[in-house]
Amino acid sequence: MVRDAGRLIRRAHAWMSRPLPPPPAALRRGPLRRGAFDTSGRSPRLTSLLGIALGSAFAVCFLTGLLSHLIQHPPFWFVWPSRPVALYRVTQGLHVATGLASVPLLGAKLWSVYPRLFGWPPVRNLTHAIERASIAALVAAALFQVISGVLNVARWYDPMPFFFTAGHYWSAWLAIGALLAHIGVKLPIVRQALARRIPERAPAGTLTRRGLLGTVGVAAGLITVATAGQTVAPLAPVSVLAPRRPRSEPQNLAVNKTSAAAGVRDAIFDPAYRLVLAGLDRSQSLTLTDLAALPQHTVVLPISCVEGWSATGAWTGVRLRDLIRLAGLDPEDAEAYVESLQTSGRYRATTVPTPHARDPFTLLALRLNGEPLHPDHGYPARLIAPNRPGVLQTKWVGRITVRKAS
Ligand code: HEM
Ligand SMILES: Nc1nc2c(c(=O)[nH]1)N[C@H]1C(S)=C(S)[C@@H](COP(=O)(O)O)O[C@H]1N2
Ligand SMILES: [Mo]
Repeated sequence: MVRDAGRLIRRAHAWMSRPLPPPPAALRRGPLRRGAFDTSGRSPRLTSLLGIALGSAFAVCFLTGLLSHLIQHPPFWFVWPSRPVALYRVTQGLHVATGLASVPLLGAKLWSVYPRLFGWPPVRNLTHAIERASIAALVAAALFQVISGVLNVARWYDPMPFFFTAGHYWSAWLAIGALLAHIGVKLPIVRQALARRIPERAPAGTLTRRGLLGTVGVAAGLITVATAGQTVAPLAPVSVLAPRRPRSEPQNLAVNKTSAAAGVRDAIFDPAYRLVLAGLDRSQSLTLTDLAALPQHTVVLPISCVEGWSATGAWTGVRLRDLIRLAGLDPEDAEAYVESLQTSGRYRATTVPTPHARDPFTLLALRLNGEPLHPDHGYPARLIAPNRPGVLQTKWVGRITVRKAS
């Protein structure tokens, strides 16, 4: 049995490695002709070094991105803690920083190998054809990740609100799978290329390998410094390319969606505003005066947007766990479904799981930096919880439904 299987695999492999008939030589023109590319400056060693840098950036990007996905769409086995309060700020900041640093790295990596796209013959045998197809998938997925990511942080998602996150997520699996296969295939070449030190002899006027690596490294570093200030506050003054300037908007905090864009201006200023607090078997309506009469607490917490910017505020309001008790449940064993006055939109509602629901830092905030919330920051009341993506910090809260943890 096993011998038969072994023989079958060997036969299949031999069959797949049979040379395919070469395509007509007449096709060998343009970029396909011999010597069409000047390959000086390119080498397996350069490609290996760029590959290691890009692969590391992609690995960090994949893991931090996957984490962000799990926090937003938790499967039953996944529990995300509420402390340390700024952990998500760090992981998502890393995601976007390594993603942006990948732009020059990917450009250089592709530059170092693209003449091979026009190798002759285009496919030698079936195994070669499969390898080329997997490289095509890797390149497409890598470009898609970087382009969709940049569009997302540039807030160009409005035309297709679902497409970007879902596409970015599934393409990430494709990219990482194709990357692992690629590393598996190329590892022997990488080891060989890195084992030997090849003396550099670049013709005058061309960039040396070290020069090229240096340039790419500086480009990646500059992009990082020029954007990281959107989450690392001390770097803000030099972050000239940061898509967001979190400190330049109302109450010193960036606005993700304005009250006008969310269509809530009438509802939030309506004197008949009530917070509906629903428990197991009763429901109560609280006016702003009722809310202000409950014990008030102040916490210093960041908004850490999934798009990579973060900024801290001092929030004052009612502890969510006090509201949970008011609704007749035990915060140690409850979760809260928080809904906005916004009637539609992806981020109009969120579930606060137990670790955050019972955390004393989780507030239904009424004030920011000592003033009533600005309408664009969620007036009259918004959720603020430690260690959560900004998309889950619901603004213009109109209803909280408390239930036993599922
Ligand atoms: C320039 C490069 C990149 C930028 C600017 C970027 C940016 C982003 C942003 C803003 C999000 C949050 C989307 C949301 O939750 O609304 C995100 C999520 C994600 N990113 Fe990236 N990204 C980049 C590259 C990558 C790469 C290379 C990978 C993996 C190989 C990756 C994997 C992911 C994953 C898995 C998610 C979670 C998606 C989800 O929540 O469903 N990203 N990225
Ligand atoms: N109701 C509602 N709440 C929302 C959003 C929204 O679109 N609707 N956007 C979220 C996102 S993506 C972020 S980053 C934060 C931003 O809060 P801020 O505008 O007060 O900084 O609000 C969150 N709360
Ligand atoms: Mo956000």
